[in-house]
Amino acid sequence: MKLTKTMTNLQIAELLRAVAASYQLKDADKNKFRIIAYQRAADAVEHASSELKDLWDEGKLKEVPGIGESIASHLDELFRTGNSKHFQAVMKGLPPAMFELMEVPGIGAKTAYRLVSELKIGSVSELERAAKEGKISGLEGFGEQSQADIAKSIAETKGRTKRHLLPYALQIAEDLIAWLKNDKSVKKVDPLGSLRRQAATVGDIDIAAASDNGPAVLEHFTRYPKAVRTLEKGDRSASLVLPGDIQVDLMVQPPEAYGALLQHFTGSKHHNIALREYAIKHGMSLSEYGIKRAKAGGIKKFADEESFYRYLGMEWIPPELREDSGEIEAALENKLPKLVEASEIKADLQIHSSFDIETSHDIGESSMAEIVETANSLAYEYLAFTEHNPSKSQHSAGQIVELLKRKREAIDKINYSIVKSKTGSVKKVFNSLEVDILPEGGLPVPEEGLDILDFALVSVHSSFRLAKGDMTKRVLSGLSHPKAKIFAHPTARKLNEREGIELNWPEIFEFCIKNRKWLEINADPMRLDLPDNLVHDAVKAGVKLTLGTDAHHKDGLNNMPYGVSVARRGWATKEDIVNTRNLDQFENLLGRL
Ligand code: DGT
Ligand code: CA
Ligand code: CA
Ligand code: ZN
Repeated sequence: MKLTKTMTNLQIAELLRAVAASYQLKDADKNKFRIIAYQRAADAVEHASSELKDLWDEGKLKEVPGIGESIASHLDELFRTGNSKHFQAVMKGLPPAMFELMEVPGIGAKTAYRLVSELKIGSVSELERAAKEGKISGLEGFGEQSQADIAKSIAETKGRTKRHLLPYALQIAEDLIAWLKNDKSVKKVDPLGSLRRQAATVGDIDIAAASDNGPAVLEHFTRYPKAVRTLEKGDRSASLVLPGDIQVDLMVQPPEAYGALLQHFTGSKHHNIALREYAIKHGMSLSEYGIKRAKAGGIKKFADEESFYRYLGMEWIPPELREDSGEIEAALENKLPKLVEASEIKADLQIHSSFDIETSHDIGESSMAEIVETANSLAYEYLAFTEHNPSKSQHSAGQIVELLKRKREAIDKINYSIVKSKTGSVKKVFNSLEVDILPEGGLPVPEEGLDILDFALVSVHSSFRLAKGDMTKRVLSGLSHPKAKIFAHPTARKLNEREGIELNWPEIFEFCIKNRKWLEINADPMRLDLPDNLVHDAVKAGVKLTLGTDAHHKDGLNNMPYGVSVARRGWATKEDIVNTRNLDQFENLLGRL
């Protein structure tokens, strides 16, 4: 792995994962905490909404949650000198190819090391060939199944180009928009494309500017200090490349024609195609400059989008809905939904605190009290603490119940102090838990433990590759428990990393409606799960949804707006989202458990 001063967040995350893997191979027992620290730092870097190098420039490296003192000092050396003696020393002696193989989902450090050292595999494409030729199944401890899994993972990874997570693209766009506003000839600036539509991932960044002096704006744009190079520059548009190979397109038009520009380049492509077909049928043609009538000459300009859509005989369509999934028909009939808004969210229903119940998966970094404070700053009325269940392999049933009793006491204390102090907006915290659904559909918490909970989230964290029928049975079995109220991050996808599991969605929806279970929209930018298209299906079917950030740090609660965007893209209104209800209404719904 080549270390440089200008490594992007993705490259640094890869580097930190390589260091963690090296520790794992060299002496896993001794380095247990280091391994966790490096993996956590890698996730934090990948999630960060600013370039690490910029944060380092501003002296803010240590403020990134998940990056501790020692990793920060090594990163400091990296940004200063372009190298890190420590990282190099840890990775020394290990074949670099193994780090490339580890990018294939499901291949961990040990597997990668064995594939490289025993089969002399030097790259992912060589691994693919070895799987095809049946060479992997012969390796000790591997079989036909693991060989097939590897081949499938590679095939999935290949068709995928890395797209940027929404907050990352948003941060870059915001910086650029601020830069554009420095130019006095710029009257208005807005994001366009997938960014304005709030899609889960963004390919390139598109921006619109209104100005009477296009060439001056484009000239200013190409002088953006962070630009690596200018791809092209014309009279009305220009494109830049930013660090990390990110492309930004800027389109400029005079203010009186700005509405058509916004509409045209917001897309999506499918929305525009459908809109164009509708226009043609009604004797009009659309472009980024305005609308032409077949019979009359000249082009009608629009200063804003509202007047553009109105001219076509329909309501203005919120950008999140512009995917050609029925929005044009609805807009023509004035039947667009009133989409849920961030200000309507009254609770966060998935939060992991640092309260230690010796969980099966990662625990949070902030205390319950710190989290309540953040929830107060967000004006929430209630929230749920949903740590992972205590690990089943490490505890007896009795010990699990003991741990859950301790947590119950902690929650009771917090509720007592909330009631007594009457200061913040939070009136109650719920004693919940994120419970694994085991591969056979069982829950790893004894009845007596589940009894203590107000309600549980259930979710899939292992055996992602079950066939659709088996997976559906597994999930419905886990969700059947009376305490299981929410099916969390239902597809278990991780953007850019892992495809979702296969489920029979109509069956899941039907079960949820019949048994009053809710599906989560997980607002973690790496998940955004349920995905927007399935949210739309769920909403159409009448399933109720919950929003949760899956925060593992108090700052994670601030990710809620990304979940709201998914809900909006899925046509959800306030009614469809359970945690828009106030505390009384929510407790009522829970009471019918
Ligand atoms: P992305 O960048 O892959 O996340 O997706 P978008 O939707 O931002 O797509 P992009 O950047 O290719 O184009 C922005 C929007 O502009 C797209 O949604 C549709 C619209 N559009 C209209 N005419 C054209 C055209 O001639 N070329 C492209 N590329 N886009 C066009
Ligand atoms: Ca784009
Ligand atoms: Ca573009
Ligand atoms: Zn989870």
